[in-house]
Amino acid sequence: MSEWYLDFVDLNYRPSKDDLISLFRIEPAKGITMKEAAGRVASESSVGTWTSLTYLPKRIKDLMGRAFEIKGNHVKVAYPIELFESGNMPQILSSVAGNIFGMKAVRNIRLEDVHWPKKLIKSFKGPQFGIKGIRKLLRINKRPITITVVKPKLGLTSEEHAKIGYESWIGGIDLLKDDENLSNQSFNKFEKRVKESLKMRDKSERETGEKKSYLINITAETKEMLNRAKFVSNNGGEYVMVDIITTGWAGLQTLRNECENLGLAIHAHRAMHATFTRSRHHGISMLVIADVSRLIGVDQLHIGTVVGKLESPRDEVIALNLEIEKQLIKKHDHVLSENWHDVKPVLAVSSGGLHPGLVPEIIRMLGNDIGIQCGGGVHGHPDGSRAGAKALRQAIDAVIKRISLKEYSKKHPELEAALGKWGYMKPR
Ligand code: CAP
Ligand code: MG
Repeated sequence: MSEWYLDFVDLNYRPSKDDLISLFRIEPAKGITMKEAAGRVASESSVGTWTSLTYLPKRIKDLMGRAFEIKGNHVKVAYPIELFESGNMPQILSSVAGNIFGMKAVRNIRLEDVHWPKKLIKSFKGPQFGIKGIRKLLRINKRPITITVVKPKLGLTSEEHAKIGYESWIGGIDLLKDDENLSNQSFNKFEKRVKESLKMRDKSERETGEKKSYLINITAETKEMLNRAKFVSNNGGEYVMVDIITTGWAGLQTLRNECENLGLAIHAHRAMHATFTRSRHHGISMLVIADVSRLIGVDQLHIGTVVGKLESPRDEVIALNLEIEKQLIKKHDHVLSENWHDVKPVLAVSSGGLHPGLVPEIIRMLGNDIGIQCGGGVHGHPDGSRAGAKALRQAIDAVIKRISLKEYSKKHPELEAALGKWGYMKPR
């Protein structure tokens, strides 16, 4: 029986420039060879099924996925582009990231990366603003962008939320952010929060002379999301924030189309991703999620911190930063080469357990094209949100001036208090 699958293995095949290529890490089930597992994966994710078929004319054989490289547990499969519907991300992922995860023939399987052919890349919108557009919107030329998420994450009234927003913006925050699970609850209704917060945004702009904006969480059923995006636009907002995993790829594509009409930037939160990205043995890597996010066209994406509170390995965070911000991606380790052509870069956002004491290490690792997001690291400051925001900006200023945080804090009490509470990490 197993010879049928070997039709989907061709180690002499050289992919064409139009092929989509997937890199899998596969642990075959007991009694299954690596080659057979590779063939079964290529079969199930292209035109095959569990048994040989009576009717399989040549034109369909030409559509077969081909496992063309097997190195240890890593298998590369090439897929003819005709298998995929241009511009349809749900269908593409149903093929290359669908049934295969449940196959009994594999004990574990992880989709590590995907190489996207130019024709498929061109069939998606990509980011509307990109890094240049975000910097222009915020009038920030070089330094990292500061973001804070209002904490406590739920329970505040719209007025309390807006007040914390004002304190944060006045203290120096560029972007205020809703938390991933804040939407339109009884204690903080969406429309009231938008109006109150944008009023405070305008006030803080007048008082600081700096451009400020607000990442408003519109995560909801798709039609409702579009209504909320329109409401944000009608009230003078420049961004929407959306939880891309719980919203789903179809919802994100629909939202992206609408944001083109409304001229709104998209901040992508990735809550739930760790369900399938965290294990190195089974699931889908965050690199693939980053590719999909850039193709569909978010403008900002969370990529982890390495040093914060949530699992985010250094090699992964560095690879993510490059994958979404560079045009040419070099093949290395378990990353496939990519040419993003003229698809705009996405601003990486580092968030999760960050505070001013970790800023030098974040900038050292990820550079200046980074959104540094602190929730507790601003609103947990001993002297409150405004001081927390000041301390974050002071930490960035210290890095730009190449002065150690310890030294800089001697003349900056807000930074000194932050370091007193959370300490600091000497950049490696
Ligand atoms: C951070 C955060 C973000 C996480 C998301 C939170 O708050 O608001 O949702 O950073 O994780 O709710 O934990 P803190 P990631 O700054 O207080 O930790 O960025 O890895 O997707
Ligand atoms: Mg959050």
